[in-house]
Amino acid sequence: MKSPILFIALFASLGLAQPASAAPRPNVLLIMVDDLNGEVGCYGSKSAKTPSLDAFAGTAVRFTRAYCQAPLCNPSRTSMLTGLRPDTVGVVDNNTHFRWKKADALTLPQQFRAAGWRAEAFGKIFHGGSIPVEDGASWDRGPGTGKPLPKPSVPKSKPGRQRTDNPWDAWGPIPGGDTAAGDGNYARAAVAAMKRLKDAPFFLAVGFKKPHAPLNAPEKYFAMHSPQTSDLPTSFRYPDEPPVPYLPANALRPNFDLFGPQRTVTGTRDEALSARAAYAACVSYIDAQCGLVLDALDQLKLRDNTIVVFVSDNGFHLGEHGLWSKMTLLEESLRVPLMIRAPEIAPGVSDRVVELLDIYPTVLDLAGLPPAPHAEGRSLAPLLRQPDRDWPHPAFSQLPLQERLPGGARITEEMGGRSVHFDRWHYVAWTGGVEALFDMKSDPWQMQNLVAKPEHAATLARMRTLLKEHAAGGAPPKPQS
Ligand SMILES: [Ca+2]
Repeated sequence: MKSPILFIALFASLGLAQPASAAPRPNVLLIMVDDLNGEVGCYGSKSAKTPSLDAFAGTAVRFTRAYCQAPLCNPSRTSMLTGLRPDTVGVVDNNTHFRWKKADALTLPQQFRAAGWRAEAFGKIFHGGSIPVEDGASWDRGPGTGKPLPKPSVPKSKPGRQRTDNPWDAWGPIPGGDTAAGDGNYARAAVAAMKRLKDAPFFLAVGFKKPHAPLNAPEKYFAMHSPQTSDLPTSFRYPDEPPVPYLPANALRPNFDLFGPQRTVTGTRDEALSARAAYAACVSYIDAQCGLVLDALDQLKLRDNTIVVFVSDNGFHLGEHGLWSKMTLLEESLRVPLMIRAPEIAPGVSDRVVELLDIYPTVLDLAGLPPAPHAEGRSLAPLLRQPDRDWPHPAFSQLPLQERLPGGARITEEMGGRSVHFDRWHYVAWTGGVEALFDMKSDPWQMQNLVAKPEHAATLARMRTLLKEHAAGGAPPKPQS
């Protein structure tokens, strides 16, 4: 048997977190949701019915301005879980496995495994699309464990019941109870895992696939929501209305998932309201599954020794500016719910700008593990302890060219670009030179582009510099073809 010193030397040589000696080893519960925007009760939604998440928010620190690094599943999840920006890890689309680009990447669950935690995953944690980004190295038990690395292949659209020829452009109830869809099963598997692992430190990840399109959920959640006009956002436009005049054309890319893909198919007003209600139904479905998992923590008396991170990988448009789905550089697509509960951290709300990239160093920090030298985010632990403290850090996001999206949709170079949030400002630079500057305090719906306003010239210059220094040239890298 190798000596402990040899083990520590081995961990150090690999850049892995070393096991803490006598420190308490809290569990980690990571709850990942797919394409969830701010349509949650505790985030101010009037139409959401999310009692479990609202109750959880009262026990956690809720971040109101957390931004994903890319508004798309794989690049966002890869960045969050490797601690690297999409540019650094080289994953900017849904068709690239991060190990093809960076074989020695160290994921967050890998760090915990190396330090003696048991790491298990249920549902969608890394990207699970046409090229499943499963990672056996990350888990003791989970997707990809014991399987070879997937090889590149050409994704195919799936046939099925749908509103148009876009496979994701569909919604409606499905017969049966919670376990009629995968997420109900993932929640129950996670609860069973918690019972099995309650005596050992665990890193448990449960990933729910809703409210990602198609917007299907068990019928009882559809019965909770009906189409309505009373909750329409200020910037809402029906699918049959002309493009909004206040945003650059680059921002108004064709719709994906819903009412798309190329604006040749537009929906009716009733369909738009129906799709919004379907999204709310999927969110209520997820809320109930989160409630199951969080209640199990309490029943097993694990709450006081478990770090809980609740997060979505990207946001989602529900008709704001006439846009649907993700893959824009606008607020609804980039901003995500993020709530963190940790032992000895008081509940609160933080309005500071943070990145999903920060989750990696934060969780290591909260668990008492040494910082990972490669991680590009910063620990949010000081902000968790004092949610209103100064936090003068920008959040960067990028949307590169996407050639191979389902349903024949694509993001052209002109629709892509980069953005930075800093303080009250959001600046977007689309590839090709079109820009927008928004004051998120006075104009949360992003209906006033301030780029041409002389009184904001100094702010614009500052934001341009921030983004230019960050991006070193401004053009996002092209994905692998
Ligand atoms: Ca997603």
